[in-house]
Amino acid sequence: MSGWVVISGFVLALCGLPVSVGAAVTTFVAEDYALTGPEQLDSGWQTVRLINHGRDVHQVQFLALPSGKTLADVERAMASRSPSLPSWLRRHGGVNAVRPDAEASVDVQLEPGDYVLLCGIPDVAGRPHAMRGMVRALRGVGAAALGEPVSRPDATLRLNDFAFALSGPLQAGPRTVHLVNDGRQAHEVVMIRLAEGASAQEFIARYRPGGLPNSAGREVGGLTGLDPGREGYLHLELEPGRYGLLCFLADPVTGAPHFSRGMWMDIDVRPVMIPAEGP
Ligand SMILES: [Cu+2]
Repeated sequence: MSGWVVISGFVLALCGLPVSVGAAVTTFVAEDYALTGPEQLDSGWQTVRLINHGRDVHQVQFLALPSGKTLADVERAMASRSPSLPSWLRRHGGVNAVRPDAEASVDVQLEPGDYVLLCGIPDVAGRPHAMRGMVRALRGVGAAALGEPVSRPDATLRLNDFAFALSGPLQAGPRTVHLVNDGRQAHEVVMIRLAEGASAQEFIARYRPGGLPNSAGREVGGLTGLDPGREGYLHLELEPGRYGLLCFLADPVTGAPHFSRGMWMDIDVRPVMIPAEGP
């Protein structure tokens, strides 16, 4: 499946502990159909949050522009060859699949330069939200250094052509998953909180665009498209139960969505085990 107001906050460590990390969170707000947020962001690893005030499901995809290309070029390309994105855009991830009245956050790695931010999720008529106005420019500013990751992961999710590989089980609670694209195509992950007894495959079979209810489950975030070799971090609030992982991106040659090639996975999230007290 392949949204945004800026509120820049700081998570301040309590009690002035010397280990305090000032992790800045940059917020974008999605509406039907507009994206609000900052016009520039420091390069390096950044925590980005998307709050959805709309009634449709939204995302914010970070796309690096090559030199010489502008936002107007992207808009022209979308108008003439909808709905596919121009191949010269480089995918850096972003916040994926946020339902109405929900929010989600990820860490993305930005280099200095110009970006286009957009929502590629289709509306009820199958038209990407970017074509209804959910597209804006952003400049990555600062040093060329890539910087250190800001999050410590609980697990690693490798994206291959065409499968997900998770390094280990996930327990309920606030969790961070490190995503690495080991494939030769761009990939994404959409997280689904599955209904009792349902699977990611059933979610796909019953999926209709436009934020309509799906009896097999509901979107709870994810990471938008990442180019081969790129990485990102996904922050999740997991409940005990079953989740589905899906990649909706299409093969550039055949047009087949990656989930149809095997890029889906069901996982069980276990409750946190509390060790029994000794006698
Ligand atoms: Cu994929």
